[in-house]
Amino acid sequence: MNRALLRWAERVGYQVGWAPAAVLSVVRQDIERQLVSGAIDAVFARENLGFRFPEDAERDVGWRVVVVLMPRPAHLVGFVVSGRRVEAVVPPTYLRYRETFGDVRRELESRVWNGSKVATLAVPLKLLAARMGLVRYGRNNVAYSAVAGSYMQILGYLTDATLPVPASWQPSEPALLPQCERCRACETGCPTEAIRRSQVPLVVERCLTIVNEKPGPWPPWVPSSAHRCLIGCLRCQQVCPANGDLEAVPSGVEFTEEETRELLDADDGQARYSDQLLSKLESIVGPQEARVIGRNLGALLANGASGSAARLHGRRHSQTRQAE
Ligand code: B12
Ligand code: SF4
Ligand code: SF4
Repeated sequence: MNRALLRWAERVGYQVGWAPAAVLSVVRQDIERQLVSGAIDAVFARENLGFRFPEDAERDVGWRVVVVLMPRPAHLVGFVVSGRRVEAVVPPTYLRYRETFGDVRRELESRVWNGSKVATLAVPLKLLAARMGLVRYGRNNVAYSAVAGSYMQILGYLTDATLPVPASWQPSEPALLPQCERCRACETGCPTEAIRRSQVPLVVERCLTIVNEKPGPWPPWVPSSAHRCLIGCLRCQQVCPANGDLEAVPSGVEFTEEETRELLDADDGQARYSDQLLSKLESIVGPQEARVIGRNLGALLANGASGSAARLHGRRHSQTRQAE
């Protein structure tokens, strides 16, 4: 079964790894320790993390955890403003984020191991992949793999498929990229000072992503020049010397001038769009994020970023350089 998994991963260009389900209790305890010490804020955790650890399976020696690292490109979305087509960048992982977990689960269940059970894990996936020795952290708090740098979606599954693990298996210690020792590019490049050299965990409440994925007014600490993506932010990954160039591909989603106007007219992040517009937005992001696209597009246009900076990000590139 491990050969089938490795053959599949090679064919589709993903990286995979597996470990005893006991790795989940290591990850759970890491998180619990950081919650107790205050390193992870309890309110932030309650509102944003929602992890569910399958504690029964953690103790079952037969179950395995499988992590899949899927390289993902950025996507370009077209709008029409005053008769001119502009493109905006959607960072890797947003397009079909949730659906991708299901796609891979079904593929593993039906094509790779016909008959084994596979369940999607809702656990801290960077930490899980780090504990399985598959990734290193960057100082920007994003995980890097040897094949895709940081431009990837991390997927985690629990399975009863027979995957051999050596009796000597031990969890890895989370480690920083060696490049981070002498580099400050992400710290100085972050537009909202969410990265601090003195600590690895991000100052999450200062990350643009946490604000631009949710409705509401822009906080005063977000400079207008920070807006360069339709949602999320790429800055700390794009300035990182451990990353290759980011590939940007057309999403196939184009908004007419009328639709663009509807988006911009309801730009407070609480928008009630028409069903047709909403379903188009939901082909880019999830239903929650769809509500903020008009507000974000407005900020992008005000920053002059949709035609110039966004197109600059959107040049077609290939991912070549490796993380280490
Ligand atoms: C909540 C969340 C967010 C929140 C909060 C981030 C956070 N730090 O928690 C916000 C909205 C800000 C966010 C932003 C982004 N996210 Co996000 N997010 C998540 C989610 C749901 C949970 C993350 C998590 O585990 N948080 C808990 C924290 C505390 O864990 P941690 O970040 O791993 O931190 C650990 C280390 O700091 C370690 N540690 C502590 N001290 C030390 C010391 C050393 C030396 C070392 C090495 C480690 C270490 O301990 C911490 C945990 O115990 C995951 C999906 C999932 N289920 O895992 C996606 C996920 C992490 N996000 C992802 C992405 C792509 C992003 C964005 C790039 C999106 C974008 N383009 O805008 C940004 C990146 C921002 C950044 N610079 O980190 C990807 C990451 C892919 C990758 N290559 O790493 C994930 C895994 C989704 C996926 N399935 O692929 N995200
Ligand atoms: S930009 Fe530099 S410090 Fe930041 S993650 Fe990349 S190598 Fe590390
Ligand atoms: S995603 Fe953007 S705002 Fe968040 S840490 Fe990286 S550069 Fe800073």
